[in-house]
Amino acid sequence: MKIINISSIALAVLAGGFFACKPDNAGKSGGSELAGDAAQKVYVAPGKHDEFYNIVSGGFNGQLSVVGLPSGRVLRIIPVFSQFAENGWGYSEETKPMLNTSHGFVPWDDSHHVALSTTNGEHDGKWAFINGNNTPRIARVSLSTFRTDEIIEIPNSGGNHSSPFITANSEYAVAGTRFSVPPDANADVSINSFKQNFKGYISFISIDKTTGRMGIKFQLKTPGVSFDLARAGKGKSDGWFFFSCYNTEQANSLLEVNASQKDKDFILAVNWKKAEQYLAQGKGKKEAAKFAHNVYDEKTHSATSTIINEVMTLDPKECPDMLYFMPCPKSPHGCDVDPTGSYIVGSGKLAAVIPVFSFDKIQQAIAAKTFDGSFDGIPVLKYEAVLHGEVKKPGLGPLHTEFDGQGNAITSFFVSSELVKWNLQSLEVLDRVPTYYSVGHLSIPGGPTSKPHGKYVIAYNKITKDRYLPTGPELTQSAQLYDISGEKMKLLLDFPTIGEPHYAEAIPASLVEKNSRKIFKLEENNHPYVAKGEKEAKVVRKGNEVHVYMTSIRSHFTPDNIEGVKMGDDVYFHVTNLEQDWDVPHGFAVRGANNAEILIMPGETCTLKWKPSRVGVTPIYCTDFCSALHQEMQGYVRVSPAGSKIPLSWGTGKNPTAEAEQKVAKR
Ligand code: RUQ
Ligand code: CUA
Repeated sequence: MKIINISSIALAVLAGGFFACKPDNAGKSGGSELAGDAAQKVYVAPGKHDEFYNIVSGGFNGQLSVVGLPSGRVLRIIPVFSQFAENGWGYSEETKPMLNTSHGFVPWDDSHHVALSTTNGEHDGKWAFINGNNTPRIARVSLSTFRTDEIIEIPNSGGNHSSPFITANSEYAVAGTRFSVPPDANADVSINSFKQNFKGYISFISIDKTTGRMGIKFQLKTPGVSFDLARAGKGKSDGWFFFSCYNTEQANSLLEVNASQKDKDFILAVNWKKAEQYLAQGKGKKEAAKFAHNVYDEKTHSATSTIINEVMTLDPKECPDMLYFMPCPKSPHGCDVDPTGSYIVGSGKLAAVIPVFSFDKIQQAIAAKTFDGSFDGIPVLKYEAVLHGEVKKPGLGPLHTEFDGQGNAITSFFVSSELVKWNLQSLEVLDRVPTYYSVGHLSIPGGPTSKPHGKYVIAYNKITKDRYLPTGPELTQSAQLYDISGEKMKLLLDFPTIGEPHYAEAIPASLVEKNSRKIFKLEENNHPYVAKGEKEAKVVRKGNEVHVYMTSIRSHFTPDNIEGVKMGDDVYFHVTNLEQDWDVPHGFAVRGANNAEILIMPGETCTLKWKPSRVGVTPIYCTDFCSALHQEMQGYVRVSPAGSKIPLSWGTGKNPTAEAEQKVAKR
């Protein structure tokens, strides 16, 4: 292995950790760290509710999962950036536009980080935000319907990793690009012109206070580095944002070597209130860009996708005193701000210490111009001048830090596979517990807010190995729950997760459950193809489109017999679920549909498009066990050859063909 210019610790890390197949502590049971009363502490009796909602990213599955804590029970999967066969997300005509992008329909993405909305720095239980990494996007999920309400694409970006971190009053969610890229408007440049042409764009996505509606307010055109993670300031540092950056070497090939050259990379401090002032002064420039903005409407039960063609940008060269770099050891990953907003914790993946920066000192250094030169025109603050201190010998491979609200921080260590608790003031290590194995993110309920709820820390692990029954080469992903109410952290529970869990947040159930939606009101249904009762059910032909205005109620469809469909037709089944009762969805499936099935909530209308592939009679049925007579909830569609004279006819509980034939005879 040829690695140039990497410190011995980094070498140890690389040799012993990143490339190792089996972590050192694999095979140990973890029994010794298990709390004696663990079973009692995680037991949620049948019929009882969990104390916390854990909103967990699914990583490469592009979804969110909702887990109850402390039980670890999976309550729901919320599809966001990926089609989901369980409820037809991204398959139904209504939801397809949600997955539209400037690249066209993208049915699968990778998502990492959850951000729950806050008011005055505290959880308000309204929305969850999550990033799409590969095709850069941010989504907003309603914590009332547990559905994705909005997705906005981020132009001038590649690998939307540093996202979607949120300001204390949810004014903005940010999107920092992991890959610096040439601007979309002038993108055909040589890769070797990286240093001249590539920029690290940071987008500020505004969030409407009442509707949650997002918009790209502005983008900062910063030097070409890789933004990794971020956190907003809060309390005294509200108005600032902090972004960890790596590849300050500005390499465009073999980054594992070329981007690990420097002893220190940076954390970028952004004064976003100042950026707003520059914007108000007209310093912004509109630049050509292309991105999709997709919105789901709860009343029409349909999504629309709009393509937008320009974006507002701010060039730091014309906006002094807005950005500052702080040196941070060795490829920083996590960048976390404590509940008071006083301390910024950087976690260098290859560093031997955890640097903790002081917001007060940052302000003093800026005022006194205590700079250590500049990087691409942006002042670099002197490391020692802004440092509160370093946590010494914390562990190997620090990734992320959360806060317990008692003045302590807990940091995850991938390489040494542990959680380490340390004091924010004294920087003293207080406790460490192993994770099984190789923890990535961690979460304390309310950990990123001004008022952590504390009580637990959850480790989201990258490697499972021997912890569960084997299931072939692919093993379940896993999380671990620890009690942090005492001085020592105590392992309580292992639980499997869906997909690869990256970041997650946990929020007290009391902030969410009271707002949970039970039904959609039928009288508010504005879907263009709604049938609000069986009397409104009908079938309408428009050229070769056949629109079925269908209703479902326990336990039949209206109509359930349809004739007069012909080969070459596109048949749209618009199914309205007439139920107005909680937890009574109906499903709908038609033989040969090469799309999916749909699942329709009470009061909602959903559409399945079907192109018949052969002449004959095709069954339709309900796919959700809705009543004792669910198995009777079925019907038929007759498909005749193109050019056939069979008239369009339909009905439930009668013979549609006979009626139609009578009508034809009467004419
Ligand atoms: S990053 S470990 Cu997106 Cu740390 Cu997940
Ligand atoms: Cu409706 Cu089963």
